[in-house]
This record gives sequence, C-alpha cells and structure tokens, in this order.
Amino acid sequence: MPIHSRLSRFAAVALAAGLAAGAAQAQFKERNFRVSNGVSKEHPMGNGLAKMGACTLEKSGGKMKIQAFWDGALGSDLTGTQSVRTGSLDMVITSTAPVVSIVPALGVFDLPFLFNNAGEADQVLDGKVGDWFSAKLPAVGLVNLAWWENGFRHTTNSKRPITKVEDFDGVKMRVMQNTIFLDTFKTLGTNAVPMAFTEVYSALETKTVDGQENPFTNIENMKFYEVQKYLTLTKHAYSPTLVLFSKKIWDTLSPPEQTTLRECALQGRDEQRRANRAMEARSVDNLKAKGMAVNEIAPAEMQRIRERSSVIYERHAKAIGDEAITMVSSELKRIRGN
Ligand code: TF8
Repeated sequence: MPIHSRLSRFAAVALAAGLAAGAAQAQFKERNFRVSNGVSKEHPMGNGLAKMGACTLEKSGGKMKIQAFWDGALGSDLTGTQSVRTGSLDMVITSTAPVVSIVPALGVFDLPFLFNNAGEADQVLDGKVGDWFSAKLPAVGLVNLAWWENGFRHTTNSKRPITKVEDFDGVKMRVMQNTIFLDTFKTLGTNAVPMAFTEVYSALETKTVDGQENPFTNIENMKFYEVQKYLTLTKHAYSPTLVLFSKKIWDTLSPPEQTTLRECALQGRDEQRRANRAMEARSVDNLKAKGMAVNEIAPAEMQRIRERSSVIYERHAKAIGDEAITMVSSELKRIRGN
C-alpha cells in the first residue's frame, strides 16, 4: 500500500474515533461539582476523589470537574447531607451513621460487631444488598454513587486503657449523632454524648469529653493522638461511607453524565479502599510513634463486651426494620458459609 493511502486510512480511522468521542462529549456540559468531606485532604478519601475526578475529566473531554472541600469547610456529615438534599451542595462523602436519622434502615450497619472483616463488608455492600439500601435514598433527595469505606472503628480516651467492660464506666465518650451508637456506648457504661465530627478535636482538647471512637485512619488524619493517650483495639463496628449526590441536581444531568459519575465513583472506590487499607496497616505503628499507648483486649474480656452490647440488636430492630436486618444477616450467613 502506498504510504499516502496508508496515512489517509489512518486519518479516517482517527477522524471517526474523534467524531464518536466528540458526539459523546457533546452530551457533557461544563460542570463543577463541589463535594464536602469532614476529614482533611491527606485522608484516603483524597486518593479516592482524585481518582474519581481524573476519571470524570477524562470521560467528559475535560468538562466535568470535581472540587473537593476538606475539614468540614462546607459542613459536618449531617449538615452537608442536608445541603445535598436541598441541592445547595452537589455531593457529600459521609459515614452511613449520621444518615440513619434520615434513612433508619441504614442503622443496621451500626449494630455492634456486625462485620468480621472488610471482605465481608465489600461483599454485602457491593452486591444486591448494598443496592437495596441505595434504592432507598432517592426518596429523600439523595443518590448514592458507590460504597466507599471509613473502616473498622476503635476506641481512644485520655483516662485509661480499656481492658475489660468495667473500664468504660464513667468515661465521657463522644459518639456519632445516631441513637444506636449512643445506646451502645451507654450500655457499655460510658457517659456517651452525640456530637458532629467537626467538633471532636476541640472537645477532646478541652476535655469536654474523655474519648471517642473512629477508624485508625481518622484518628491519624485528624491528629487525635495529640489529645488522646490510649488507643484500645475494640473493632466494635465497621462504618461504610456513602458517596452522595444531590437528586435535585442529578435529575438535570444527561444520561452519559450520570453514567460517568457512577463509573468514576466505582474507580474512586477501588482506589479509596486500597489507600485506606494500606494506611490502616501502618496506622497502629504510626500512632505508637506519636506517643499513643495501644492495647488489645483479651479474648475472654472481648466476649463479655460482645455479650453486654448484644442487647442493642433487639432494642433497635424495630426502628431499623426487619427487612434490612434479615437481608444483611442472611447475606452474611451465605458469605460465611453457615
Ligand atoms: C465520625 C465519622 C466521620 C466520617 C468522616 C467525616 O466519627 O466516622 O469521621 O464520616 O468521613 O463522625
């Protein structure tokens, strides 16, 4: 084949590909979506959002941007979620726990010791069970793009290491704004106080509260080690993260724009979980190096803590709803092979 016809065939193919991409991209408008985060930008949420944003930019021919705001600058998890519902904010990254006051079924994830490991959580959330929960959100003005993670929660305080259930007695603990967490920590014996995440550091610093509970990554990212001496590995709950988009704004987007957001939120999810788990694996050492005293709880004492908190299941079953509880527990049985 003469060189010029080979070149022209190449040009024709390139032109056709360009036209197809152009046609798809014509369905994208210039967009700048603002997303609120309670944590600071070095958190693995930052890795996830960077990945998601690069993906939307690429798929939209540079038109769809995601602009992240950190440290609760646009509000706490709950106030951010309310802004997303009204459409004054595009997106919020939040734990499920603060959203339980809006969608009670999500409370199932806050039941103590529900998941044993991250693999179980992934299988439940990424499958039909996760979809069932996501399908509840449009009715309250929210679209969940994907399940990211906050992770397994552990306990810190400035009074003493927790080695048995009695050590919780009288410790003033900040908990998330959620009746299940409040009841769990009251039942364990603490003096539990609900509070927005954005207020926790200063509440710990001023000793308004003695302790709090969060995943390692948050303890490290928020520098709670500066104001907390003891870290006890309670692993009492796994917090899933919702990537919530405003339904009001969602309904104004073209189908390719919507598909792009969903696909890119999944790419973001894989990167966010990877980064979160990598950081989690290093966190205990980092927190020790920052001066925290870290302790585990002996298995027999852990069993007593589990038993004490097991009443939470029955007490909150009605509020959460049987359907949600049955679905998650039968899926867990299937995954565990029993
Ligand atoms: C809490 C939550 C929060 C997260 C974070 C803002 O303790 O774990 O830290 O939702 O993404 O309030």
